[in-house]
Amino acid sequence: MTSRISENLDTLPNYLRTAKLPDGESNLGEVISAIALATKAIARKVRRARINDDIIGSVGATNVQGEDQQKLDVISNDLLIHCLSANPNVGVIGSEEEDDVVVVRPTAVGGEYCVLFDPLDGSSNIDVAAGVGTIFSVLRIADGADGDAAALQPGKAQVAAGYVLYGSSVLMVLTLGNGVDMFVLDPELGEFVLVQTRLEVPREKKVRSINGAYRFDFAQGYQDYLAWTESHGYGSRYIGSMVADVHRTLLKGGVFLYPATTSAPDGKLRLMYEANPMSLLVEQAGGSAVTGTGRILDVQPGELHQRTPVVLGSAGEVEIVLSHL
Ligand code: P6P
Repeated sequence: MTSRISENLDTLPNYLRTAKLPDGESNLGEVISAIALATKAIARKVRRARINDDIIGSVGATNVQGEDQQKLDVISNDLLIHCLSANPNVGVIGSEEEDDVVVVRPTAVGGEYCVLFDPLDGSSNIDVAAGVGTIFSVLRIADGADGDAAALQPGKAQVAAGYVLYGSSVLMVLTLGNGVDMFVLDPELGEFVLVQTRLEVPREKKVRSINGAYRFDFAQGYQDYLAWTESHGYGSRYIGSMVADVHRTLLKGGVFLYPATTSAPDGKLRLMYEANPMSLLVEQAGGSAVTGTGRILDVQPGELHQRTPVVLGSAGEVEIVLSHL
């Protein structure tokens, strides 16, 4: 029967109920729903940032990274911990805003998943209404594994990953390990609805996304690469918010780089809840994600907040970067 309705009712809950989940991951959809609920609550806060003045600016404290904590960082972190802790399938939580992993419940009583997240990446951009986002990574916990063992798995072990971008619209980009799909939050429905399936990163695109201010702090190979791009017709796009920069790279192609610098010898971005989830999404969309010396998803983590250099995006563009290193 030809449908006479024009509304998009392909909601995330319907998608998760019918998604072809990896074997044994029947409860994974429940975990994604808990994340979605938290991000809808975060979106409401972000949208009202200037209206509710009590949520703009910093809390006057620094997080484990030594970074100035924004009020919305803490609010977003608390919303995610609340929604995930309430979900019986979540056993361990790791957050950029928490010094250590939080053990919510043992696997023996159902806590089969570990969820790692950056609750509000790029939050310093809130004051100027630039795109900010929540980045999340989901891992299965081996029976009886303790908190750190549950969290410190290489990125290739992720069973799901995604982000929510609070930009001109609120959208979720998600992979359950079988391609990348995109949803937009319909504020009237209060649901994420499916708008694009099987996203693919264009293999080539002459756009590099990097903070040029550190140019002479990068290793020589990166300096050589940047010089090469300037005589080969490359454009430059850099928002300074990883979720926004990676989202553009995922949809339009190009290469996003945050190499090590003299002041940040391991790079600035965190492996577990920034680089790994973004790398799984990019690889699932046919792109590449490397540290400069190897595949990001192969890195065996040593600690929750460790950092890594990041080069990710169009496979052809990542190859060109590597050819200069
Ligand atoms: P820089 C935001 O603070 C963030 O963690 C990422 O979202 C972003 O990609 C990066 O830092 C920007 O860092 O040094 O260019 O300001």
